[in-house]
Amino acid sequence: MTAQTATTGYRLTEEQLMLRDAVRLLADEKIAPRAAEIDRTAEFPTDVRELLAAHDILGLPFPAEYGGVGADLLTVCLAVEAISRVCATSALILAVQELGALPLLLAGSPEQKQRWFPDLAAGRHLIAFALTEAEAGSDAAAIRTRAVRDGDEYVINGGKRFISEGNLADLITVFAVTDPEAERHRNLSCFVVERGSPGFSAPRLEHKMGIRGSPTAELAFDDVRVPSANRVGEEGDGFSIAMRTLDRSRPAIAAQAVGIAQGALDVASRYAAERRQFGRPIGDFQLVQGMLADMDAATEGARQLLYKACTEIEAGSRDTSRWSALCKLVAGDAAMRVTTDAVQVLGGYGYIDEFPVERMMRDAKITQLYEGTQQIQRLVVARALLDRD
Ligand code: COS
Repeated sequence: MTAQTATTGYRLTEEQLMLRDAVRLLADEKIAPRAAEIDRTAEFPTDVRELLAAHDILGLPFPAEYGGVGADLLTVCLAVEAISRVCATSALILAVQELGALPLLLAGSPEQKQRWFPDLAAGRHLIAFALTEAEAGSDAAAIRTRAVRDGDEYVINGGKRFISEGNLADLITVFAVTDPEAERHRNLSCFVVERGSPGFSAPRLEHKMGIRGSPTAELAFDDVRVPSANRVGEEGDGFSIAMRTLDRSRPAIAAQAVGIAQGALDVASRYAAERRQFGRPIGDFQLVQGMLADMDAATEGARQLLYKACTEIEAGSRDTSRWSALCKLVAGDAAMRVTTDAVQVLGGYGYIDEFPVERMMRDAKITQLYEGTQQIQRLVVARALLDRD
């Protein structure tokens, strides 16, 4: 049996189905009515954050021993998908909480987990992930932010860009160069920076096409002092921690994409059944039927790949990077295509904000860009294929 042959089957457990349905209901009742306004005002939905915290949804990725739910990756993705069906911005609150915490989940010490996880699991604190810089996007190893050791502290100088929730997170996992003399992938370390640290600021927010209620911040570090107890893992482990984090976080973006696609398909199907032209519902026309069927095929295909990928990753597959990249690649492209077609099915009504599909189309685009562009996902998949022994 070669590594590329999938061996782990999956079937959603009773618990997972119950959680998915509960989150879906909550999203339909409480988040869907807010989605258009969140997009229009581009304000972070504090009420949704509180709702997710109150229902233990923000606690899903954290181990039970630190007050979390201890959910597996597939369960986290089911929740992200269910929320994204109605509001991609709101789903990102969970996805970013997981992303920011992953360096600690993967490489944090028991003391660090004990110190930070209970507040994160309860949703009292938010955590963000700061890898990207103006000149270090796809080339994550090109980071220039520096952390210089000074006694029992590190002094951080530099800047980060495109950091989701970087302006409001209580904690941020920050990647910085600790040894400029070391080889390219051995020179980075990861630190937890606490909000309010002197010298830390978020001077600017981006104006974005989509996920408009999720703030995207530029961060500045000006002699920010961090105790060495806040270093995650060993010096030089930073690049590996970042890559392993992305391996586990990309499926949540795939889940966001699947949710967005499903939301758009639901709206388009309902519309096609009701909207009448030429004396009958437009769903009677085969050209429209073909579009709906293709949208369903793309969405369901992406979903099945995502669930499978989660199962493989959770089982410790040595092909984790490939599964992770595959599911984001397929789901991101599906979301873009399905939402674009949903706008087409609705015609002129799809292009105005009376219906949610134009928002979904704008939101879908980011899933092809962040946590690694689709081009980077292809590169990761191709490397996995070429590296096989
Ligand atoms: N897990 C563990 N280690 C990994 C790894 C992974 N997923 N991917 C790479 N590494 C290790 C490699 O094994 C290699 O180790 P050795 O030096 O011991 O051989 C080292 O890291 C360097 O790997 P590689 O040569 O593949 O690194 P590159 O600089 O070529 O970068 C890509 C690889 C392009 C995949 C990486 O830079 C990347 O993922 N870029 C996109 C970043 C991204 O997603 N940004 C979004 C910001 S977060 S929202």
